[in-house]
Amino acid sequence: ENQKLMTGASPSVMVSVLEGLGVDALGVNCSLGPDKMLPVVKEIIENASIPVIVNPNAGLPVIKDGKTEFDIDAKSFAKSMEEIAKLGAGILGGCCGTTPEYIKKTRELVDKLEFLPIEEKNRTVVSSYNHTVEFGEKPILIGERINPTGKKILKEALRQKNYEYILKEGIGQEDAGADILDVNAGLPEIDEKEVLQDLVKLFQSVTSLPLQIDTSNADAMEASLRQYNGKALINSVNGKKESMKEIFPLAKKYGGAVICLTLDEDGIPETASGRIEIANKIIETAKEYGISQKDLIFDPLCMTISSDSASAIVTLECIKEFKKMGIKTSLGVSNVSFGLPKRNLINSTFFAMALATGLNAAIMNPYSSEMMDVYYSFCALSNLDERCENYINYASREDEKAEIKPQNTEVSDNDGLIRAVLKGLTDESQNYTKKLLETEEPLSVIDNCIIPALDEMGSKFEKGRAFLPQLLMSAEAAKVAFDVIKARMQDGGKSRDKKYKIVLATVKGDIHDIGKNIVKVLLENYDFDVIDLGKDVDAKVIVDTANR
Ligand code: THG
Repeated sequence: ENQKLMTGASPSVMVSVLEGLGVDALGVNCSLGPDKMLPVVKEIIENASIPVIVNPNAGLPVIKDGKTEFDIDAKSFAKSMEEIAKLGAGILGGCCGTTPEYIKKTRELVDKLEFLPIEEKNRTVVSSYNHTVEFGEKPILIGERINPTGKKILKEALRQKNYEYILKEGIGQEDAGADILDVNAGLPEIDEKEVLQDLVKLFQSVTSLPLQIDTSNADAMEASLRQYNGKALINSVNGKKESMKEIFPLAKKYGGAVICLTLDEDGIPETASGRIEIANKIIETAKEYGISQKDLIFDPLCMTISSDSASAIVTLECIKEFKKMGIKTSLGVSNVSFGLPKRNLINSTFFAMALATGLNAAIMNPYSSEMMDVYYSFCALSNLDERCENYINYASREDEKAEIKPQNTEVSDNDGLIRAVLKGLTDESQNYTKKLLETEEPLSVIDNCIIPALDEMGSKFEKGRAFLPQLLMSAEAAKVAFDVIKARMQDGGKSRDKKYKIVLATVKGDIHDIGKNIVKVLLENYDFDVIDLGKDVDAKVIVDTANR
């Protein structure tokens, strides 16, 4: 009814993910009656370039005289299905509660209708498991900070597999306003394939931003794409035969949009026309692999102006030409200033020039206030920010200087633990709890940090701002904190009385236990003593246990 999956994925997310994987048709089944499915079907059809399937229930089940019935009869079912067919769904059927009668009545109405042609939507999108980002409207910010270049602490974190440090760097960029996170683990002395796939896997549990997988190692790329639940941004392919031969089959198999660098066996052409020629070659070759232009995003590259003072201008020329050709663009903006003083100044001015030229996405540092100043003011000036709402919000946040703060800076231990539980960071949660227990009573850690954090997550979940994966990650991080506290209380010789005992089971006939397991974790976190009888349990066993 909220038009989302349990994970928080919307219909448009699912279309991008499933189309990316190469399905021939997709749709929606079961769940609701056809009337309530209409908005979902609409959203699917607006996004899909393939045939759409719709199999609703005969409404919702109601219990009547001890029997399950469905609340929509064959006639009104058929009426709604006719509307669904008119929207453009081409494959129709029925799920729970429907009978041959429902299908017959539906056919009486829809057999007369013409099939609507399936339109190629040509949208350039990437997605995480529950969130899409579209290229072409507002400029897209791709956070560059998960990249060891020039970063001592990050290099050390990659060597030590100190993943929590790296995850925090990602969360910080999300809070600062990034739309996509670039993930680069390119250090010669580490096993890049292993580390990159670990990172891709872990990032998906703490952020719902889509990822840009940044590696020149095709094995590492494939392993990471396998881990990725969504349509990734693949960074990158280039005009070399070898590169296209390695990367395009991966894009075809796993889905994804591909960043294409305009360089080939002869290097980066000095002129815009040379780079455009390479772009055309890449587009043609991609077609041979069945990859359409909408899934290609071109990076005309910019070297530092400290070694070639014309390089920024040539890059801007390319962006202009690409825009004319209907080609989407992305650029690593910070490269432009290597070797110069006051890099932020050069970067942000170049960013403004590139945006004004039509750049669709930038790999940049979202912690840089100069860069964010440019982004928000550019959007306001370009009629991409209605009533300047985002600009005004940004300006007042900047005034307070509160919200936009890198993650890896000092926070109080209290706030640290609350944040760790909210973000689902288990190591952090454990460390902060240990530290807090040096000075505070176990109960006050529970009451001041863990419970408020769980309450906030619960309320976000209820409001539809957080979804099942986040809820479970949070519960996991809270559990780790409780384990530390429990161990500590046993050391101290005092054990807390459990508040209540709870008997939990799914009833005979119900073998699904996702819901029960969530309830169990949450209750345990609130320190209830849970007796879990498992699934498919006889009513008598449940009652007997409760009585005992
Ligand atoms: N195009 C595409 N991908 C890319 C690039 C590109 N990936 C990598 C790179 N270029 C973009 N990412 C960065 C990341 C960091 C920096 C520049 C580009 C950088 N780092 C500071 C340094 O080295 O001094 C580190 C300082 C800091 O932030 O702590 O400049 O062009 N497709």
